[in-house]
Amino acid sequence: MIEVFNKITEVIKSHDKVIIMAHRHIDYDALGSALGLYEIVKSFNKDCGIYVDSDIKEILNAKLFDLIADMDINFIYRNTYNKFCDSNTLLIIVDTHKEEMLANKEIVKHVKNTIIIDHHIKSNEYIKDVLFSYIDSNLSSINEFVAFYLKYLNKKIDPVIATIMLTGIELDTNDFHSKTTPNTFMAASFLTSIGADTYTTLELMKEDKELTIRRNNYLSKSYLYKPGIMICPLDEHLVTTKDLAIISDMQLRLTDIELGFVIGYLNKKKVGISARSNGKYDVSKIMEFFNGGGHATEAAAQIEGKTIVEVEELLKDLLKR
Ligand SMILES: [Mn+2]
Repeated sequence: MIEVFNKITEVIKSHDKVIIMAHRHIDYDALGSALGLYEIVKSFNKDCGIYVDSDIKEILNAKLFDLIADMDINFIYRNTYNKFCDSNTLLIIVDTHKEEMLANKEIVKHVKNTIIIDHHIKSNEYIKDVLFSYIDSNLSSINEFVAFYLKYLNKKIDPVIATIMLTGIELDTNDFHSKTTPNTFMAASFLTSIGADTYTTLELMKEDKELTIRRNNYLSKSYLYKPGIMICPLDEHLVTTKDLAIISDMQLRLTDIELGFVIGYLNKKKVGISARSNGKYDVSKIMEFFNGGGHATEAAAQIEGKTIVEVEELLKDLLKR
């Protein structure tokens, strides 16, 4: 990774201004890595802004907002980013490489150069015309990458940022259960050594009681299809992809479950399916049949024009094979 770090450093240093942007619906991995990179860019005495698609007060939960409220972070928005773009602005995209996922795809056209740092499986809808991209699906998270970059540069950051970065690693690995390698623990160890606080990460990840109860009710619709394999078909209520992901994570925490699938309506015409594996089976292969994809242990797909029951039957056919 050292070559990549040197390359990024060189590119940052050759620009005057840097905009950091992640995907829409910013999460802890995207925000933590953006903040970590922000500290790096600032330490090179460059102007830096983190682009967010709506008011930071609305997108962050209250606890997180309180934590960063006193910090001097330059967030830039749809109506202000133009002032920040000139002929020597660099855009760093983190935690996605798909154009449709970007918080704002227009920015790419207004900057001189763009680099991409991502850990999702490479897709065909990647952003074109970039200076270079580093896409490594062996990384648990972009925070893992940025933690090593900080360590390599020997930079200390605000413990609050280290905490947000650690939260991102915990969420992206489902508390160090999936996509976790020795490097993931080394990154977490480094972040803890510079002040990341594990009690605060727990605080940040807390969720509303009603939401948790609703997800538990959904989980209760799960049945054992075959030993070790659990399928959870939901009802006609609309759910989010995050709901599906969390419920399938919950399935894997149940005794003897090695494969978990959750199927629910994302909108009236679209069914989402989320799949989890304990590592013995590659669920991305199964999701590819539904034109989805992901990692071996975590994958998903979205199917248009089919009902939950139809998707459930197709899934069972695939599992038989
Ligand atoms: Mn991520």
